[in-house]
Amino acid sequence: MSRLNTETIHAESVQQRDLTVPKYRRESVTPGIVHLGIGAFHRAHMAAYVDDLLAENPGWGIIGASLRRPDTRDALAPQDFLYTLAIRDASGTRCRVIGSILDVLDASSQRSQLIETMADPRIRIVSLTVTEKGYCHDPSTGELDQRHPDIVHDLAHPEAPVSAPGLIAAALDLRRRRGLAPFTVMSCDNLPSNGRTARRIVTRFAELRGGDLAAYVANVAFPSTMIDRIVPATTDADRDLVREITGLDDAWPIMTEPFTQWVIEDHFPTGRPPFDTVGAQLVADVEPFELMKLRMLNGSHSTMAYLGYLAGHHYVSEAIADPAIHTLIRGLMTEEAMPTLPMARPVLEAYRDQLLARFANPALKHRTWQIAMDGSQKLPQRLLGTIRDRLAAGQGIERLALGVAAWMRYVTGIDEAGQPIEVKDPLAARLRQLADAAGGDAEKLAKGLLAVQEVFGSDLPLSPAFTEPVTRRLRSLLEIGAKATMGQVA
Ligand code: CS2
Repeated sequence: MSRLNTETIHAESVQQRDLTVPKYRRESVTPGIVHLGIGAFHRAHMAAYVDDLLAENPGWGIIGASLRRPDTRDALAPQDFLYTLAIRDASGTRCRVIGSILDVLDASSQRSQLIETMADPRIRIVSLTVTEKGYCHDPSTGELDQRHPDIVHDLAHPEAPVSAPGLIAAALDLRRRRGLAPFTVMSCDNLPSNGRTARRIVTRFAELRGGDLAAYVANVAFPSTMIDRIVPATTDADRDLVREITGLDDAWPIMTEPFTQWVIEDHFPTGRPPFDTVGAQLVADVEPFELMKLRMLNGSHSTMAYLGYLAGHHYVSEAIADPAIHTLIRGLMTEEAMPTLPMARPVLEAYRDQLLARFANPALKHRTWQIAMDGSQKLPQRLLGTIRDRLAAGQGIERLALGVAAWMRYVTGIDEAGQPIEVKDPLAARLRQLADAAGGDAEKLAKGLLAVQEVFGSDLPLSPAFTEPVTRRLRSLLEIGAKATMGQVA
């Protein structure tokens, strides 16, 4: 079997396969974007939009960078950085080869080359999908965490940064010293006002670095975006399926759904490609779209991840097929999230129904365990923001409180059969310590976890309207389990 690469995609045998390949001459594409965090989501989302526009706009190729591990580079380099995007639903799987990524740099071993690339005048956008924890911020305040080990390192070694803020600052400083205009920083992560959050983090980092950098950063644009596409982690079974369809070996194909959405704040003083010609929405204010997506899609996802995992569902499609979970999630969106959102009710109802159908996609093996990751970084914008708005309006939070209680139950690291749960979270050790100290007592466990200020801030732990339902639901989860507890929620 041949390996996917520039030659093999044009082989006669492959031409007869059901495979879409890039329509543009790749050798005429030049880099215009550096993307930090070249993970599966970016490769299913932004890289596909850019792939669609390169034929008419060849100056916007992507140079990707992995901040932590060389895996993506190692997988894609032998493929000339081509990969297969497998778009799946109940009707089948459609494969297309994406060619918009021209190179992938491994920041841990190619740091200087990455910074030099970001300082290349042809690069007009630096975009990010570094996940919530990649911003090195306090999730409850959105401020830079100056005690974060990567930030401490990068302030001591500004020429050899390991964090996203540090890399961006180093590249901007190089452009400043060379008298070059800055690039635009475009966050594509699931954070509220992600552009403003990125600006706050990079600005604070520049201030701490000192010199003239902060004044230069003041002229950098940080547009916000709302990004949406469901992208489960790739498995060997996925690789086998892609090989069967395309006749080519792809070391790291990406599996996704037909649905994709990208809403972008149109603020690119250094220029941008015509994203709107390939389906993205360019708007003045992204916030309503961000809130809707974070609170309805991601809030439902996290609630389903914890309750679904505890109830024995490995995949989202299995969890949403469970009548108790379907009722809970539909109710959470309808009764508790939608009333906090500015969009018209019919728009929200249609979005809710579309989400329920997307969650049910039988062709996507989206693990509840994968979504459960990094809950300490996700809960603030997915559940707690909605809770604060509901409490301020004097409204109930029963379903949202159950979602928070399910996270608390999950981070104990032991499931309902007494088996270990592999809890992946930057705060995992601290959370487990708090759980062990509570010894299975709901009040002690809730109290201990509510004291984690990075997650709950200083307000919610003092609000009985919040702590009472959370503690009550947690006690139920510990005593009668997730399935029985969900049965109690209308
Ligand atoms: C998911 C998101 O893993 C998770 O936390 O909730 O990656 C989700 O699939 C995307 O935001 C969908 O756009």
